[in-house]
Amino acid sequence: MSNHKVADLKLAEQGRLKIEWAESRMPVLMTLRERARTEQPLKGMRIAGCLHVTKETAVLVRTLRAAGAEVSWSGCNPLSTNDEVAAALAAEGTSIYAWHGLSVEEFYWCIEKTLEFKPTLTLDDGADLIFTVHSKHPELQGGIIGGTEETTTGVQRLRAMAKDGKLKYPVYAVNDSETKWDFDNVYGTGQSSIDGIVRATSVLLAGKTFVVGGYGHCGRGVASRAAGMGANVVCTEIKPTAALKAVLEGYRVMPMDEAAKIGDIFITATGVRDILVGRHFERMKDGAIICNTGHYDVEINIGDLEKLAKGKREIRPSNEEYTMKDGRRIYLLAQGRLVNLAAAEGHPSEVMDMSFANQFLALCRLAKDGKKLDKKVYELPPEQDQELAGIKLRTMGMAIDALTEEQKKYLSSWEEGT
Ligand code: RBV
Repeated sequence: MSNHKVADLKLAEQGRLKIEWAESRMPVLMTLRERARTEQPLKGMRIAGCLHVTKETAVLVRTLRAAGAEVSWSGCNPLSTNDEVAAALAAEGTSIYAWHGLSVEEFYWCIEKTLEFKPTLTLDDGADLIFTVHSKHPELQGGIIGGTEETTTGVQRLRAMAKDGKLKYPVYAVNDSETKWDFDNVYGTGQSSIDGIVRATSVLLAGKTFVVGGYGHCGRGVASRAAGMGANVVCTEIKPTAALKAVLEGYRVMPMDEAAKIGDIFITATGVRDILVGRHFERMKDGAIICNTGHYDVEINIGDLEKLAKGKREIRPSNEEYTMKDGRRIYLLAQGRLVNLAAAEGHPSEVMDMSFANQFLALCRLAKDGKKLDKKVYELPPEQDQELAGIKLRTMGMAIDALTEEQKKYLSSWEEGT
């Protein structure tokens, strides 16, 4: 039995079934696992991970262990741990400190526990683990070869650290790989956010005015899926090119001050704080539903909402009804935390397959050559994207064409014109 603190070990069997289901949908990672069983690319590595404890993450953890690594894990959000999966991982010998609904102090306690075995590699989703190493554990930095980062918000934080000369070891920005952010952030966030909203509310999306704050990769995915369900999509932006993309996709664009008056459902996907604040809540219609799919719970200013409300109650799981002083009701989902992970199960396995294959290969690269890297944020090589997408297509039973010699020559010459 491992070192662990989880909600209830008796849930392990249900967790195992969930993981088995995910494994059946993650052929790329499973292919890499089979290869790694013999090659043992992570032999001798101690990996501390801080990433949502989901069935997909469990497939990654099993793969890291099959590749020879010792692993110690915590969740990267107080509401995203699946207790059944956590129990299954603990029961099969993974050190894991994670349960659903932990407090902020417990959150950092869990991270601290994963550092006890003095990791050689770190894996983050949101940079909380690496930040803890940097701010509280300088003594561990020398032993750490490198780290990886899963998400946009974390990469942003790490680039800021590197710019200030504060980053103490190299990090791969897994998020920035084409096979991650053009798929996970778009189709993963798109489907799982709708899934979270529907599980928490069970409302009809058709005919609703659906306001998406931020038209980046995540906002684009959510907008397209909401439109596909028949909602009228409105986007808010601060970046002209992003706003223009939303307009040409067929959505209305306006400032949040205007959108606040007409929206039925609001979702923030910006990575920035204070997207929905007091003056927006004051304008919203009775019955408005608000939620967030960005990494941190700062996009909806819940303090403002609390101040304006005269009362609140949980009307359904992951759904709190706030009654305003004038009697209007506003429904906050998942306490303003990532609605896709807190009210549903996170992104579907098929898309996490590629994200986590990138994670796995990034860690293998660090284990092999990390000592030669500078203390910078690195991107993974684009050839890795082509390799992973190629495996994915093959496992989906699809083939593609290849350039002929004449075509290659044509592409590399500058002399041929009209
Ligand atoms: N994410 N993981 C899952 N099912 O395990 N779902 C979403 C899962 C990750 C996703 O890669 C995104 O970058 C990050 O969560 C945001 O915290």
